[in-house]
Amino acid sequence: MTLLSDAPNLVRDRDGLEAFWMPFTANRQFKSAPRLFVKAEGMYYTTDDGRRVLDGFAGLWCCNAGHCRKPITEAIQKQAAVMDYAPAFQMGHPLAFELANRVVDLAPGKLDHVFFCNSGSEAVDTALKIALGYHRIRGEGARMRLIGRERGYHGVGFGGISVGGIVANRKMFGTMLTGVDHLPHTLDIEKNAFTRGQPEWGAHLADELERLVALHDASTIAAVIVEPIAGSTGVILPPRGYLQRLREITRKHGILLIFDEVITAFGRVGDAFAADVYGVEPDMITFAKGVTSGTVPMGGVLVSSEIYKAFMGGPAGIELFHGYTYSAHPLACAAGIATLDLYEAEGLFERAAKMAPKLENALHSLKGTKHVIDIRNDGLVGAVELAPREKAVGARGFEAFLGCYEKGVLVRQTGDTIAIAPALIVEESQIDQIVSTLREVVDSLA
Ligand code: PXG
Repeated sequence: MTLLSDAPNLVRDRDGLEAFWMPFTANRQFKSAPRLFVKAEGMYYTTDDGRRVLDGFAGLWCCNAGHCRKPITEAIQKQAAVMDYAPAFQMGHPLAFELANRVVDLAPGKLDHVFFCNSGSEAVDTALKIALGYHRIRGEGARMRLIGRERGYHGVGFGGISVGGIVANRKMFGTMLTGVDHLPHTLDIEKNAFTRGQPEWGAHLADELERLVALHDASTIAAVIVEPIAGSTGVILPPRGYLQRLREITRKHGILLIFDEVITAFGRVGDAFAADVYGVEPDMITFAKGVTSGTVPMGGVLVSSEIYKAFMGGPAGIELFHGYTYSAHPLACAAGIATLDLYEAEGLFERAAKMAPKLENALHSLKGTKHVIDIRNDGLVGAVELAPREKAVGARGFEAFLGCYEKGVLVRQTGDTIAIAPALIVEESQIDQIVSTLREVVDSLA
């Protein structure tokens, strides 16, 4: 396998790297020392210089079935040759309906309709718009406020960054959506450091929603959106009882509850949705990533029958003035159906639940390692938080990420937190390799 020859020559030349403005990347740093993948298979990437890298992060939280799985790649190839594209506005194709039914079959309780889009960001903005439209159609159009949470990540659309709680993603972009407020985040290292699974402390933080209701009045609030586990900001788990409390308060005040499950859906926490794992049914769930195991971009919103019915009871004609050219794209639908088949055939959600304690034990064995101030985990998600270096927040985390990569393991860094989220096919020996590499690297850091 001569992978060097597979890599386009232009990337060997510094100028050839200029044109692509890389997303969420330190472009200058990257382009001075590029890291390029040219091939992927199972749990491994191969770099342009022929090194195998164990993927400890399922790409970017998305390749839950592992890389280049034949049943999925073949379904995509076949579909590309049969029908490349079909419009989804006033036209349809069978795979879109089939995939919607399949997703609904997996979904909790009354979530029985799916709106398709192409990414998590689009899913979030779609869900927020559906929430506003729903209240308006029911004659409660004053419900325009949207409530997010500090340290939440809901993608990069204007809706998503407005309800999101990451200052770097917000500060450059003006006033964004108005009328948005935020709940406090649930990370408290002093109270909950080194908790295995959901922390005991913190359910009361959901009561902050009552404060926001008292401040704004429920009649002005459309929806609350939270990630069951906040992934991007370093794996922040819901304290025991917290999501239940949010559900009670939102229900009491007629506020919709949206779970952003872009990361947590499709097996990551050991079941199809985190809503199942944590036993709380929201009114909408946003998903993306794992629905196609990262192979073709796709996202979607699961909505409750009540929401769908409200729109169907409106004036005749188009019920929702929203959609994307590539909503329910045939390649994405083919990939999605093949992916869900594979999850089922290989029992991968159950496998994630079975491997979760192994990841938990391996990660918590890092307690006591130099710099490690917290370890958090649930399902096949984990994070190791390092003490920040004085006057250089994030530097130690970035060095840990780079060090692991150089030693053949891909992890994800956010600030000084290292996140782990392997594909659901991960073997115990691979978990051990990820953790022992991390230990060695972190231990060597200044
Ligand atoms: N919601 C959540 C909860 C997400 O995690 C999005 C929305 C946006 O999805 P798109 O498909 O528009 O990127 C996400 C995306 C990281 C990382 O390192 C996380 C995401 C994307 C890239 C990196 O944690 N999450």
